[in-house]
Amino acid sequence: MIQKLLMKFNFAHPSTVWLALTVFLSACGPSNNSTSGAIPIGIAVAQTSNVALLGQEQVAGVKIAETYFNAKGGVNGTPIRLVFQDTAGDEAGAINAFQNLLTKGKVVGIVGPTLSQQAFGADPIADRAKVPVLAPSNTAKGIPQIGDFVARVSAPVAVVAPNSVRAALKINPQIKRVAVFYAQNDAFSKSETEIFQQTVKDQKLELVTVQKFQTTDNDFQTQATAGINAKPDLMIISGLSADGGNLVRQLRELGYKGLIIGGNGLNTSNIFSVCKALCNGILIAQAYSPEHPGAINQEFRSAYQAQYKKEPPQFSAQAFTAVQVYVEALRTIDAQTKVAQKALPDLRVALNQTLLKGQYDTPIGAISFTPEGEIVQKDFYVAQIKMDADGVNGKFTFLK
Ligand code: 1QQ
Repeated sequence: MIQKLLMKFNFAHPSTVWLALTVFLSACGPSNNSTSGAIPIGIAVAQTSNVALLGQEQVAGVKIAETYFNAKGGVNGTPIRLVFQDTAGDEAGAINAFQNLLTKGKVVGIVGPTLSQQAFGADPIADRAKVPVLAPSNTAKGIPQIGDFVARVSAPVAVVAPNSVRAALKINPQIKRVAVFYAQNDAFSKSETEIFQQTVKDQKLELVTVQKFQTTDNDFQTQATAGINAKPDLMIISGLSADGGNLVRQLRELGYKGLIIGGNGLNTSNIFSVCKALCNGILIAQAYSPEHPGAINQEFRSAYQAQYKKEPPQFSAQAFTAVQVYVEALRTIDAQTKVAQKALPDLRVALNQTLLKGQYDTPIGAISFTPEGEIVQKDFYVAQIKMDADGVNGKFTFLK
């Protein structure tokens, strides 16, 4: 058969023959089974670029999960091992990271990428390869619908974002006029602004202007001036952290005094160094509270506090949760057939099927999935940023 194969491809040079033989043999051999040691889980998030302001918190969350679950015996005695691939901030980086994890990393599943914009590019690759993807922070409309192998632990903008508008109205019931800003080159920002704009209408508020920018912009004078001239009493920003933070700073420097809502892209203390004291007062809806009752959140919170000397942020909690879902689904599979005895392609398919059926008690609360891979989650919150007068340190205070 090998001879036939070689003849068919008309391989002439001996080294080509050797290469073909090795490829052929390794495709049939026991190396199909990747899990003789620790079980590799791929982590594809932004460790560099602007988006690392968000991705860093995800790295923190998954590392805490690795230590936590391995200390509890991993998958029925077999440890997990995280395999990191930096996606940086764009689609090309995410695609490259996914490809490396699928082929070289031989991972059972992937946690990533950081942005919805990246997910729409990279997730179809994992889906075609039948490798599960758990989105730790992709909140745009349409993520679970990318394919059968894509699910998310990050509740969608439609569920999370309206909470911040309701909170703003509670703080200031006089709000009537709303200005909206969004990054037009980012899938999440476009999806989130649609929800914000719909919420403004549903609340019978007046949308006085819609201003667009790019996530790569630094200078927002044009949009900030147009926004202020429309005389809003609430401004809502859908962008990422560096651009969003800069826009807040410039709005305040130009004299805007009303409430500001930031979307999920501003949901990190890493914006403090961008807008400093002027970050004060930003309202941001949350899919996690450090105060969520429940043993696993208390353990996660203590581990995070011990290492970082502050409360864990949403992106860390969601990233921890994604690893937890893999670990618990792997335990279920392993209880029936040892994971180490399964061929990698079969394990990946079983993992996807099993994780979608499970119920999980996580730091973000009790969660499960719809058959399509959408998260089912109960508890949502709104936080407000409180900056110290020095403009260096601040915190997210949760509203009642
Ligand atoms: C998305 C997001 C980002 C702001 C999370 C980092 O929600 O891209 O969907």
